[in-house]
Amino acid sequence: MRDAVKLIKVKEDIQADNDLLAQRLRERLREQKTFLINLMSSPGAGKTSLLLQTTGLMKDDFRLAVIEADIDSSVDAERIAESGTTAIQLQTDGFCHLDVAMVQQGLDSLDGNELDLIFIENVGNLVCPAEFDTGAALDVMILSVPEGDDKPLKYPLMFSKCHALIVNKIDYLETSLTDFDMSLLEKRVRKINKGLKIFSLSSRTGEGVKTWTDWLSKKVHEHNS
Ligand SMILES: Nc1nc2c(ncn2[C@@H]2O[C@H](COP(=O)(O)OP(=O)(O)O)[C@@H](O)[C@H]2O)c(=O)[nH]1
Ligand SMILES: [Mg+2]
Repeated sequence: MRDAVKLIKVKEDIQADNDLLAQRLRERLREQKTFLINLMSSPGAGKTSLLLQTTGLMKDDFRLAVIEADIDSSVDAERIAESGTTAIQLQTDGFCHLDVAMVQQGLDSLDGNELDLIFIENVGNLVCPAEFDTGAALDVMILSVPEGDDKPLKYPLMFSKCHALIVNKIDYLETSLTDFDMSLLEKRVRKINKGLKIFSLSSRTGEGVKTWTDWLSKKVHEHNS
């Protein structure tokens, strides 16, 4: 008979190490008075568009920067930099999420001590980024109207991990191009995450964006004071 095979659950070990590093990073950033926010969504939900709107409204009040993450491109960082906000691009070279070590590399290349607010645009997907704590003070998911109101049923972990949900592209609701049901979405979300803060806005028209930035500004002040 063969010897019993030793089983090592690599993923669990990696996640436990990452969780510890994330906790330490969160504490360090609190002492340093830098608010780190992690934006997650599927590709195309509007992360970069919302970042352009958000940084535009907040950059007079906060010293801010953006860490962009993509598997293999720098187009998003270029869009942000063109708008006048400091941006760096992390290329994950195939990885479908950011972990703390990668975020730390991004922070190292920014002068974190001089910044009040740093946004992470995580790699676009609704699975892996939900599994890895980045050390951010706030995790935010963006769901866009064309993706449908059934996503809480399909990606419950993402909805359970986030502190806020932004429903983007609400300009579609005024057209016949969608059957998205906002109250059904809310009902589905509440089953997973009762306290989740929900914003609905359009990064295209700007509708609802100020409600989001006012709330975020308050969070940053609370954290950094
Ligand atoms: N109609 C509409 N289109 C949007 C809105 N926000 C983003 N888009 C478009 O959606 C596409 C993907 O947006 P992008 O910000 O690059 O998404 P990301 O991949 O999540 O960063 C672009 O063509 C945007 O112009 C919105 O609120 N309404
Ligand atoms: Mg983007």
